[in-house]
Amino acid sequence: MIALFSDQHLLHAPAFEFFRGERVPCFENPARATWVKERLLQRGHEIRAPHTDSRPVLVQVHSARYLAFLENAWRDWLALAPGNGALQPFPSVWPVRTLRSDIEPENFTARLGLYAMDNGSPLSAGTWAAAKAGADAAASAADLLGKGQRAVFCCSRPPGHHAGADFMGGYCFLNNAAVAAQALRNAGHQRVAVLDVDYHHGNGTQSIFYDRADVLFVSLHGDPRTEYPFYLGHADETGAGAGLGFNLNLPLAAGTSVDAWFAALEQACIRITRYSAQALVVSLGLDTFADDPICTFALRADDFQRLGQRLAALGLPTVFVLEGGYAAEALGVNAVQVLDGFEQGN
Ligand code: SP5
Ligand code: ZN
Repeated sequence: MIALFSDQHLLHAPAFEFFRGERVPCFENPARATWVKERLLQRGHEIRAPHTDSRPVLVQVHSARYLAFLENAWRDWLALAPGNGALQPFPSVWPVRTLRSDIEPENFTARLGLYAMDNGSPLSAGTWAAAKAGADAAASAADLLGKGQRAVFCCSRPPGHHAGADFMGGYCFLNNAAVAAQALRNAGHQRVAVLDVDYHHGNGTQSIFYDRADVLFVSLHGDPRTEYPFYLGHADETGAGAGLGFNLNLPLAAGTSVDAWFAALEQACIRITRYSAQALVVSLGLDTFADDPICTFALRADDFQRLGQRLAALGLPTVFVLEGGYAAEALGVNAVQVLDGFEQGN
């Protein structure tokens, strides 16, 4: 399978995140993309650089003001105080209920809070470059499907599925899966399905397409009652307006068994088939792995191969986008297990 990778992905490299009030090394780090790339090469997959500028699609799925903020955030942070280059900006104030989010403040930290759903998405000097390369990969993958590829894998980071039209969060800045889905729509696929198998609910992707019938969003994930992102991902979120009936959440209790996970996957696949999707985007999080350091599901290497086989059986042109997964070398093994299973299933 063609896998898209850019060295730019390594430029997003914050030094730490917060965990229980302490500074800990980032779970979402540059080595993740390298582990996956190395495994792709070992297994004989072809690595290419992204070749499509995603900007025309980015403005369809993100707000202009958020894109402008993100692109200039590091420059603005540096301009605030000498020495900021060695420090990480974090939000400390947010426009929760009754506060206004329509007026962008001038204060940098206030703007960061406006555009961030959590304090768990640290910025670094290369964040925009890395995230933009991921969006470019998503747009490139859609282009390659148009040129006849059955499936393409975006080996990119940072991930994207928590990023909404107007905000970052959960290590995510630009919503690569949404870019892929919108690019496939632009290329003429009438109905595009996004299947999100990351451990965490893809709140950003859901919200971007919530009122649209032309993009079906289906997600299986840890129940938001106990799992991040907490404030979205419940079963009663079924879409709005024209999009009513085109959003399916399958929340699963923390600690859910492999059998129950595959039962939910089957429900998801049945919905995608009934939708008569013409193309598929898979938000491929590998944090459902039994040994993932921050998640509670129990999938093993063989299960990831089975996942790939089941996805192949949908019979659709498919863009895979790397999302979460934090188990070092095993991330590469598990990601490529899905792709190899997909190719065997063809
Ligand atoms: C893309 C993606 O997978 N983003 C996940 C963001 C999760 N951020 C919150 C992390 C909270 C970690 N809680 C760890 C509990 C370990 N017992
Ligand atoms: Zn995740």
